Amino acid sequence: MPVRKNYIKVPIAILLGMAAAALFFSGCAQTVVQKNGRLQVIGNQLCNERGEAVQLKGMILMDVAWFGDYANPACFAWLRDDWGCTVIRAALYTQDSFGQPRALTQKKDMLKAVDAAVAAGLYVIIDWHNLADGNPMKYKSEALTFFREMAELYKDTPNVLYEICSEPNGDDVTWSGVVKPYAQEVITAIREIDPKNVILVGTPTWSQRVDIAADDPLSFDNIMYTCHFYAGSHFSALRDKVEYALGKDAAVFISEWGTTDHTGNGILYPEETFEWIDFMDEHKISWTNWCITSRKESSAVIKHTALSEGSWADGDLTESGLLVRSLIRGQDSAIVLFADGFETENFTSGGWYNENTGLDRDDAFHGYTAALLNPGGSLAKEFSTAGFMNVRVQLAYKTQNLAGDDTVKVEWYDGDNWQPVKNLGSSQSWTKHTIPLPEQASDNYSFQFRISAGFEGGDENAALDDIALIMDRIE
Ligand code: IDC
Repeated sequence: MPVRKNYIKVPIAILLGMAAAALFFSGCAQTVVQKNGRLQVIGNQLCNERGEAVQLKGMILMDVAWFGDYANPACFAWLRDDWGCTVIRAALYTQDSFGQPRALTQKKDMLKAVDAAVAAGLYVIIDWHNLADGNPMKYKSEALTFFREMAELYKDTPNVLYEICSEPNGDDVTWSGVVKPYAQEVITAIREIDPKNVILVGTPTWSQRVDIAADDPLSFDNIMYTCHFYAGSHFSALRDKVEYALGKDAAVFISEWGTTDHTGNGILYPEETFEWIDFMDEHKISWTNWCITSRKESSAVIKHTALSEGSWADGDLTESGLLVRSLIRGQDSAIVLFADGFETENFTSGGWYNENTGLDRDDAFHGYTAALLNPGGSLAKEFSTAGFMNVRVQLAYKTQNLAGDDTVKVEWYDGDNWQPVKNLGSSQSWTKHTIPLPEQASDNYSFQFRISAGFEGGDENAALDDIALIMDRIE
């Protein structure tokens, strides 16, 4: 018997090994770059090497120098696998806050970011991020040096796209007089070395005048013009300019957009964001969102708790992070339409009506702050769910000293009264709940819900954190 056992063992081991190898290789899906190869522009559309339209979606790394910790293969693989990103835009600010040139001394940080994105199999945009230096001619000689070197390094790397000026701005920074001549020189320098990789060109007024560029286009292949928008500042008039440019066969890449207004801070504009998302999907326009940073500003997608290697929990993401991740994952999946972790340390940015409620800075579920319901306190919010259904509230909560039939109540407003949805009991440690709201919450311009203390007096309280409204789009 032992002999026979051995005979059987060997082939089984081989078979198991083969099965494991087969599983391993089938599990290794091709990366987006392996699937699509070198990109090209056909007419007004970004296409893969076979000439099929592609729409890239991804994130911007705020500043390769300042937030270079996030430029590592593990983090980018997380953005690829958990978020569904296919592209990273790596921003290299061209000027420091003292008005001094900055990019060339931080070139190594750009190389690190590009190499990390290539290792993760993503497309990557090398963004010459001018901003306060509105006129790209100011650092033209640096740009020529920089892009010649990038082209030498990456001419055979299909992952790479070059963006030669992020946001030209200033009254005298016109397309024909300034930006186009700058682009002609820098593109010529790149094309002498790298004849193919796609080049993105900024347009006047912080990259909002793709229409003007389309009227006077550059005569190179594989060029796209950039449009930047912030959902709280730029609306249909800017979409009209994009449509105008597309109508003239100019290709447009939305290489920067934000869920906030143009300051990158303040409240989120989810409804306006969705109008843009629909528009970009309809025209298969590729985009990258502002931005990967843990700075305390609303357009940031992660909190300071987020590890630089990725593996982020929902609580490591900001409101904008949750929303943008669900957008990249695909709008048919659950959409986070609103979320508040109280990191702004106020109730205003979440648009709450609050009574007898404070902020708890000692014991947050995630991040720095939680909200605290004191006896009789409540947090209420009105929001629009037009176009959405299956609305649910997600929250983390923890109570102190709740006794007997004390509760924390989740309620909705029927126009006259607050109606119960669910009573949450006492909880000594943080627990997370997902609570479906009633049918009336669906497709409703002004739905109201409230979380209120079902306890009076004494030393009871309830902390709330990471409140999010999640819903599905009505097809
Ligand atoms: C902002 C950052 C902010 C930083 C500032 C200046 O959010 O933390 O202090 O740049 O460096 C842009 C720019 C982008 C801006 C962003 C928000 O491309 O660099 O980031 N914005 O103001 N264009 C429109 C908005």
